[in-house]
Order: sequence, then structure tokens, then C-alpha cells
Amino acid sequence: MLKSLPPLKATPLKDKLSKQGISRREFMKWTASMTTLLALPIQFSPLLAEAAEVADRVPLIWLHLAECTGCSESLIRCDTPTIDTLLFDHISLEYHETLMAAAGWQAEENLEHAMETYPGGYLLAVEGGVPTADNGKYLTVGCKGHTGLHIVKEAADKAAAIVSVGTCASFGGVQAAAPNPTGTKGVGQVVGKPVINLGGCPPSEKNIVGTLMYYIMFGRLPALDMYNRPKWAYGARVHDNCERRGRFDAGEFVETFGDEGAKQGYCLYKVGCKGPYTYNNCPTERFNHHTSWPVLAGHGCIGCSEPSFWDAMADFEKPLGRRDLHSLDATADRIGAVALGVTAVGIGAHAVASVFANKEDNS
Ligand code: FSX
Ligand code: SF4
Ligand code: F3S
Repeated sequence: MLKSLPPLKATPLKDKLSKQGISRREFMKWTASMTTLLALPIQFSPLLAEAAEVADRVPLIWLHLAECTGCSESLIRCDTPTIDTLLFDHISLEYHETLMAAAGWQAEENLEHAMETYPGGYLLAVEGGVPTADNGKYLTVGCKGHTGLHIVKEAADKAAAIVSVGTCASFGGVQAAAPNPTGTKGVGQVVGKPVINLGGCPPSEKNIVGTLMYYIMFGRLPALDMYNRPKWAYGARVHDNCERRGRFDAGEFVETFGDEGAKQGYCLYKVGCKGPYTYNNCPTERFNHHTSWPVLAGHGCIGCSEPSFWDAMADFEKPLGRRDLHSLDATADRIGAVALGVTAVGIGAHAVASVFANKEDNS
């Protein structure tokens, strides 16, 4: 259906790719790997290529609310454009405060114009949490002084689909950390419509572009987990695909940052890694052209894709230990992660064994 609509952008995708020196062959390789990432059978690869080409028929409005813009940075920060960034550019971006040239009145007009021109037909991406206390007055945007709460409700009202990009938009993020004086909430809690949540502070560019591509291909949302995150991206624990998992299983832990274990690439659980409680594809997809991710860089996962991670996962450099475990543990059976309990026991056993080992060393 999209094919029959006129493109909203002047340059076709194939011209953009060839201008950047990306061959058709590389593009087809990308569609194959994106198809696999989306957990689709490889036969969907040509459909994905087609969807990428007609993405310029899809108007996208991208709002910035209470956040740090790291999500946009995650998507666009690279020295050479990748197919993901080119695709994002290819989608008809009608409004994006950081990327558009317009400012002031003109910027606001762009937003109003896009909402009027494509009612019910645009994708809405929101970056940042929504302050709701005192009727939202802790965040106002633009010359008219509208609150973020007002803007997001209005834009959501006429959107074909809504994507919360990042943990702030999904669950409130750092702004919603206790005591949350601004009453910040996730978009899904204020708009009264289904919202797809891309947890992560920030999420990877693959998870953002993959979600947009999925919607363009099928015109509907993908299978979601209990927190409305796409299962293809958030269906597995960080811990299950971590390259240090063998060290964890062998009971080889970093005891303090900079020790011999750290140099050897031992498991970071005892210096606070929350990979066992966190669902995301960071170990397999990584960030910045697939170069690295937190654990590879030497720090534990801080659980940034989970609701209330700022409160629930603290202290970031200490294990949760036997503290009341956060909601994921309590509802582990609901999300089918029965193995989580077994692993929690495993962690306890390793930690205890290693405490005894230390005691013996010291005695
Ligand atoms: Fe939040 Fe995105 Fe963290 Fe920042 O904007 S998810 S603070 S990386 O940028 O919203
Ligand atoms: Fe990797 Fe962290 Fe799990 Fe250790 S605890 S294996 S560092 S995810
Ligand atoms: Fe966040 Fe943990 Fe990935 S901190 S970026 S979910 S490794």
C-alpha cells in the first residue's frame, strides 16, 4: 500500500546509499541481518528491503521531553553513516527538535502542520519522560509555552502508532527516580493508547530502527513482553548472552575494579553487574557500529532498560545480594523466565563459595 503513495523525500534510498559508497550487496546483507534480528524467517528479507525503500512515505514526528538526548545520539552518532542512520534520515522526519533546521515559531508550525497534514497516518516517537505534577508545568516547550504533557497527548491522539524511545519515555527514567518531585511518568501512562517501549538509557540504534522497520513492514506492533518491549530485542537476559558468562559459571569474579580479575576479563557480578536482572540485546548487538557495550568496556550492566532501574538497581557497583529483589524477580514466572530463580540461586552459591574461598585465603 505504501508503494502507491508519493515519496515525501526527493532522493530515493538507493541513490542515498550509493552516494555513501554502500553497494546493493551490502544493503542486501543488512536486510538479511535485520531480518534475523527481528526474529523473522529469512524469507522476509526482500520484504524488508522493500519496506526500507518505501520508508520515505512514512511521516515521523519525534518529540523531546524530559531527557538528555542520548537516545538521538545513540542513533546518529557515528563518523560514517551506516544503513541504519541513512534509513532514519530516509524516513520522512517531519519534526525533531535536535535535527531540524527550523527554530522558534517556525519549528512549532512544522509540528502543527505535520499533525494536521497526516492525521492518523504518522508515527510518533517520543524521547524523554512526561512531567505530570502540577498539570505538567515542570516542562514547557516552544514559544507558546505548551507543557510536554499537553504536546504529547495532542500528538498521540492522531498518531498511527507510538514508540517510546528510551527508558525515560518508556518508564520515566532518571527523572522519575525517588522522590520524583516533577511526577514524571512514561508516555504509556499518560496517553491512554498502546505504546511500544524501547527500554535502554539509551537504546541501541538497531532497536530503534528495527522497530520502525517492523511497523513499516507489517503496519502493526511486534510481539511485546510484559513491559510492552518488543520480544525480538528484549526477550533474553543480558546475562544469558554475555561474553563473561563462562567466568560467572566458573566462579571467577572481579572483586574490585582494576584488580587482576578485571584485567583477565572476569565476571562483574560482585562489582554490581545487573545483567542477571536485565532484558536487552546489548551483548549481541552492541553500540557504536557494533564496537562495544558496557560489560565489554569493563563496567557491569546497570539495568538501564528496566522500569525504575534508577531506584531498583542501585547501588550500581554492588550486587543486589539478598535485598528484596526487584519486580522482575517477583514476576519471573509471568514472563516465562523460570530460569531466573535458578540463576539467582546460582549467583548466591557462587558468591557464598567465593566468600569462603577468601576466608580460607586469609586464614
Ligand atoms: Fe532518557 Fe533519551 Fe537515557 Fe538520555 O533521551 S533514556 S536520559 S540516554 O536520552 O531519554
Ligand atoms: Fe556478564 Fe554481568 Fe552476567 Fe557477569 S553478571 S556474566 S558480567 S552479565
Ligand atoms: Fe543498559 Fe545494561 Fe545494556 S546498562 S546498555 S542494559 S548492558
